[in-house]
Amino acid sequence: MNTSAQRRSEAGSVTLELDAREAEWEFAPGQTIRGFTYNGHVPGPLIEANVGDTVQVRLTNNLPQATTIHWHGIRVPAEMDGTEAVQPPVEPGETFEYQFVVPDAGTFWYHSHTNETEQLERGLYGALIVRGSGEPSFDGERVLLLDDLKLDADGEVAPFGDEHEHHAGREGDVRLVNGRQEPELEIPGGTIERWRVVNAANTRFVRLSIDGRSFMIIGTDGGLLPEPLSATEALVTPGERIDLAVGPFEEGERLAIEALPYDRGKGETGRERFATLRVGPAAASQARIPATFRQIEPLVAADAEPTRTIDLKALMHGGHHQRADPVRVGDLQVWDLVNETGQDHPFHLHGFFFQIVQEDGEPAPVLAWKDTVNVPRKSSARIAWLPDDRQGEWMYHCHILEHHAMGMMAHFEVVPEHR
Ligand SMILES: [Cu+2]
Repeated sequence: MNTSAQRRSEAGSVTLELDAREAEWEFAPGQTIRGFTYNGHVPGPLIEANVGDTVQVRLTNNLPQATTIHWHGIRVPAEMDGTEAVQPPVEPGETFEYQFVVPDAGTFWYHSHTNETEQLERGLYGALIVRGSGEPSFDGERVLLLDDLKLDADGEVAPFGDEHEHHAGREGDVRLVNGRQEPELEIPGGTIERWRVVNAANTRFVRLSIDGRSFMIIGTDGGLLPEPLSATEALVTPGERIDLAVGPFEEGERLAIEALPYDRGKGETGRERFATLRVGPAAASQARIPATFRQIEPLVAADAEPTRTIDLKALMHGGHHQRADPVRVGDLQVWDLVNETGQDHPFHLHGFFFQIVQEDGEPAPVLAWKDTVNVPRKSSARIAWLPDDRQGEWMYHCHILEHHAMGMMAHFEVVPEHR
């Protein structure tokens, strides 16, 4: 990934120019499409910062259509959130300056928040990672932005917005890691790497497997878990991130990085390969993964009464102008997300992290900070979050981008606390 665009000053600021423009996107050797890119590449430049840094990004729009940037998972001020509620779209030829402090360590991403179904499909996304002090150390680290592309019979980007897509979402047969179709990756034998995985697809769910091998889940949307969790698979739905400790493997192995079958309400998918991992010559490992990472205090008990219920079925059919009740700074929110539809919906809350309290009536097994949670069909999730003092216009929506575009979203305001 291209990191050369970023400048870092000693004073804790990261500055970057993002030029949104059309460019040829070579997603496979000799195969190109007309992409929408940041600085000519898909994905856009990797932005790296430390906790407490100020990130300054000047967006110049050289696309043929308006655009904005949403900083997914970063606790930005409301006016930096990139939605239509807080800024006018940046028209072709115009610029906009985003500036915010990054308060939390973790794996985040940035993407267009205007005409998202087309702009993300065509490549307007990138990763933003924030490092904290005292994080576990690994032999290597990589970011894997997972995506897919839907092409037509001529190998061009398939037209957008047919009836089927509105309802079921847009999925394509070309599976991408960091903008390349089913690439071959290499890891030195005997080493353990940190993989920061982002699902940047419009709709595709990824039940991630590394050839059935076990790995450790070390973090989620909002940074490290309390402790590592051993697993052989992890569901990563659109918008979600997961940090893994991967390896060690034996020199000479070849492993499939793939999605296992999953039914999100549209029939079970097959096994789908995203990449191949080749294990190279062995190297000495210096990785140190402690038994515990940090303390996360539960916001509420599992049986806490909900303060609000969000009916995802009504939300799905409510259209673009839905407004939810305001929330007050400092007023603990306990929301029941009820999904009576026949499809799973990844629910994304802008600007704030929540904890999953219950999944379909059962206490959530892991305490973690999240900004996106999949609510399986005919099921529910209870989440809790605390509005800190960032007043203004926020929103939540389904992160299946076609559902969001159809109006599966609501705006709400964070208002001052009672005095
Ligand atoms: Cu949805």
